[in-house]
Amino acid sequence: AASDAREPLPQFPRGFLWGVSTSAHQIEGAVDERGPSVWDAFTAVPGRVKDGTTAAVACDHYHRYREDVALIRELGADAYRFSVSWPRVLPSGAGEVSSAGLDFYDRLVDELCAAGVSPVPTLFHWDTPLALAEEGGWLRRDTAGRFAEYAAVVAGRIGDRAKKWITLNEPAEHTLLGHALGQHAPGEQLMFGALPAAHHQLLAHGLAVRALRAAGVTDIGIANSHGPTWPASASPEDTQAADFYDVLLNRLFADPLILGRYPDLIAELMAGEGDIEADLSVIAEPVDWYGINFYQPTKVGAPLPATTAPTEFSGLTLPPELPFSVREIEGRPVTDFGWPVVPESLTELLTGFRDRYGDRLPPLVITENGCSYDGLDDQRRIDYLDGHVRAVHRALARGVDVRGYFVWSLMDNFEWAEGYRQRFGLVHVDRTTLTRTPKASYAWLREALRAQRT
Ligand code: GBH
Repeated sequence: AASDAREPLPQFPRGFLWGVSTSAHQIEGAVDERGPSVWDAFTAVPGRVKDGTTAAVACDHYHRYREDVALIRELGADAYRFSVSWPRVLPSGAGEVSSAGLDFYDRLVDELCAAGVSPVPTLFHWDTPLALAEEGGWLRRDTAGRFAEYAAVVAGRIGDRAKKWITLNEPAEHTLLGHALGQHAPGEQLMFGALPAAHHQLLAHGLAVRALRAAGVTDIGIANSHGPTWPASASPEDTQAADFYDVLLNRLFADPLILGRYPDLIAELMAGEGDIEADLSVIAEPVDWYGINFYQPTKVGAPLPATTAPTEFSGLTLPPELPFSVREIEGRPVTDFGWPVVPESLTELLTGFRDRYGDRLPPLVITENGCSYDGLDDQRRIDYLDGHVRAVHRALARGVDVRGYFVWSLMDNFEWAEGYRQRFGLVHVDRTTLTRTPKASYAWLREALRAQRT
């Protein structure tokens, strides 16, 4: 096979953490055994999910977690990043705790520990309890406090065995897709009116860091999506538009966490939110490490004058009134999702973080990286992962402190508004039988991890 001909991966430092990632809503199923979330409501509306599916069964991981942990063990991963479903633990988001829900995560963590795999829980991966959403959800400040209470409940149960924790997954995507554009739950189309959802998620993160520390957790991070923004040209119009995009997708979330302030543009847009300065001191509560989810760079230019209708772009529908336009990156292979494959842009991102944040930058972990390709003999996924792992190594060689790398995803799962059509797994999941079948990329990664250990 082509993979035999590949150069072995460079050696990573001892202790570098290799892992795989998933999220609760995308794999668990068993929706009737928990409280409802915004995603249950969202996917019940016809037309929201492209293939008309829901996550009611998903991978049925809730009932098959033993088999999935065995796959992680066989792979030789050090760590497993999963998310805890808030409505499984607190069916109404606050108040009464579901012991069956907590029991599930307790069993999962035990199973992982017995397999020698470190559990890395993420407390929020977009599945807000419906009851909280009906009271305003992330647009409401109270939700941040509820989240910290929930964090304490989960830490009280699995904090003795789970050492490494993640508060939120990608508040940027949840703000943009869920609250600004409406392509994800809760389906709000508020455009810049979505900014309070960003602020309240960041506040929730800071409050949860404090709650977790109070519960004895000492190794805490966040998983933010980032990617380099490439201006479409050197013209002032294009560079200005690219800067704007970069502020919204990268700096809006990294600056307050790392520097304790919002980018100027955002500070202006947020005037009216109340005592932002006081909130920023909570948001900037130091984390032990900073997680980056990386998929691709984005080329951005000035709005296209002729654009009067929404533009379709790699699964995104962008309204015409935005102050920028996303352009195609040419001359690169694309994944089944249409995202360009540009491994060296991950080195660029990591060195760019170090250059921008300097001494303030916590150690980094790649908390997600992966791609959508169909088929069991997924040589293109191997190429993608191989290229990106090398890109991380190059950043290490340039002095960036990266401590771990997690593949998205362990297995094919419910890919949000795309349904089951986009497959990111190292393991194939048959949609009828739910049978798990490791792909070529799984075998490749297993051998690559073995080689790291010899
Ligand atoms: C992650 O988000 C999620 O955390 C995870 O749940 C999900 O399954 C996984 O990725 C795969 O989608 O239009 O070409 O500019 C996705 C992060 C960052 C991916 C922005 C899409 C824009 C593509 N997203 N990116 S493009």
